[in-house]
Amino acid sequence: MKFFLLLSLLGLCSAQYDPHTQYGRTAIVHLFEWRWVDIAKECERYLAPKGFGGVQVSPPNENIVVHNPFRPWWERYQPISYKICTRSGNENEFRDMVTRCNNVGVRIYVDAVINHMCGAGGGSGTSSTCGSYYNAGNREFPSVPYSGWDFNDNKCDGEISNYNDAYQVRNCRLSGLLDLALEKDYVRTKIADYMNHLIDIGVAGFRLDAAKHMWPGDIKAVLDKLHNLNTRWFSQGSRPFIFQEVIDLGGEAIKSSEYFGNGRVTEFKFGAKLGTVIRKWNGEKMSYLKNWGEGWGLVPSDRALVFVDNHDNQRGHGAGGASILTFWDARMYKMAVGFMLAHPYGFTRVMSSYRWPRNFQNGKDVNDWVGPPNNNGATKEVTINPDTTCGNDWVCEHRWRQIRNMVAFRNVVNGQPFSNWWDNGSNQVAFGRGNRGFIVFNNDDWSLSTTLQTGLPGGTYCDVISGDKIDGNCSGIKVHVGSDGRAHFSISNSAEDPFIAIHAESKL
Ligand code: AAO
Repeated sequence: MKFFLLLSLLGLCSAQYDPHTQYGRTAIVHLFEWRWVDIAKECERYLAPKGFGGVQVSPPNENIVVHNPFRPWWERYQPISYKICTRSGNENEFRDMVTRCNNVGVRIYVDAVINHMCGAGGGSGTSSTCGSYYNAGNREFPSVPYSGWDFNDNKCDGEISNYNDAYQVRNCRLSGLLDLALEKDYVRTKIADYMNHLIDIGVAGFRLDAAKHMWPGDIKAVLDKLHNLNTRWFSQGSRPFIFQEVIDLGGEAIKSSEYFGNGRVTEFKFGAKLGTVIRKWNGEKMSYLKNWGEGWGLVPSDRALVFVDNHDNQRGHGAGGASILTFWDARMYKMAVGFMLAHPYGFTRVMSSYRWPRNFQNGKDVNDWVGPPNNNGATKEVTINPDTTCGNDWVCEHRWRQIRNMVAFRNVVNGQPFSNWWDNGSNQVAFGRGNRGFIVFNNDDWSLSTTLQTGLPGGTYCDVISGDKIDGNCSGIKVHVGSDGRAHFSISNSAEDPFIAIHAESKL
């Protein structure tokens, strides 16, 4: 009995850190700006069969409509109401998506914009995705309703100008956005009502946008009001998965550790540092990755949500700077994502983007605002080409063979220890995950040719980076592992993808 109580207590305590993915599914994908109808189809036709655990969706609540520039992606970070009504679809479509994805074991995580409403200069009228009236000047949002005294203007009615002042960061305006007074029970209740509406529909958790700009205690008060997850798909007593967007690259007043009590945090050092290593900037080498994770000053693994790039820093917003790797640097990007998915650290999120006409002027992309592929503002369908890639300018990194197959690798090696590290003191490295998987990288300017202990049972394996195992055959490189677990690897520095990965289920 005592043991059982302890177990259930532990279960309760750890719940907000648990993504509630189906057993053995270890990664989620951010389908940035996708429509709900397309996500529903993607869950059924691709994500479930390929072993993805869930999807982070763009903010589903009504937002301001910006005409100048024309329909930027960032208008979705300016709420007008909590109606489920955006360019991605209406509430019926949202419900249908959540049901269909859950039915095939793929979870939905909502990007919750709860720190603020639209910008102070947003004017007034009904230029919103559902036509709800608002008046930014008077701080009136009648569809919630919020009015003047629900905002922090009495504490600070200006911009955040100093990130070394925690008070400013949490009470002043982020980019001029009207800052909600989360210490008020009324505001907390309105936000919790919105989130509970989504929980009841069946979502599994939330990304808390701009969490750094809210007091951890205020977030906790909101979270304490949340329902348990819907028992149609989740076991009784399951708490929503929470990951908080806290940018902590060091050197500021606010530390991401202040938020550990509420849930996980986005670990921005991960992509910034890994990008620097793969680019070989500042004298960094892949061999230094031997103690990747906490050893590099990252937050504890069980508190981290990790990613190579996100919707902000892939276009120069947010933080991370020039080292961030994206689909625009495809060869290095695949290595970085491959490393992330092979390594046991953190809970992993894969980015899935759309292409936009980048235009650098004086080092800045003046098209960093461009919204998703659209016809006159209406988001375009994600079409699928005969070769399984996406059309209509959707990049669909999650469908790239190397990335999709590394998601499967992570599932196969789930729970196995980091093992058999090898490096050449430079940028050739290899490591395994117990006796279930092994990966080798050559990021040097010369070829790799060496025999390594893989930890795997003897046999012939299919490299899932250069090909696929199909009907027992391998369309890529074959790797022969001896009965002693050793295998010879050669990787040219000019290979299309200079890395090789094999795992228990790629054995021929
Ligand atoms: C838009 C317009 C604005 C306009 C505003 C209101 O662009 O000109 O004033 O509307 O009308 C997104 C866009 C914004 C957009 C906004 C609303 O990115 O451009 O504003 O929607 O439409 C901070 C926050 C972080 C935030 C990030 C963008 O801490 O929470 O800025 N990310 C989220 C979302 C994002 C969204 C919002 C929040 C708002 O993911 O998409 O904005 O809902 C430092 C700080 C960081 C700070 C950055 C950028 O980072 O540490 O906390 O992020 O600055 O201000 C090095 C340092 C690093 C530093 C970085 C940049 O890397 O190491 O610490 O440099 O200085």
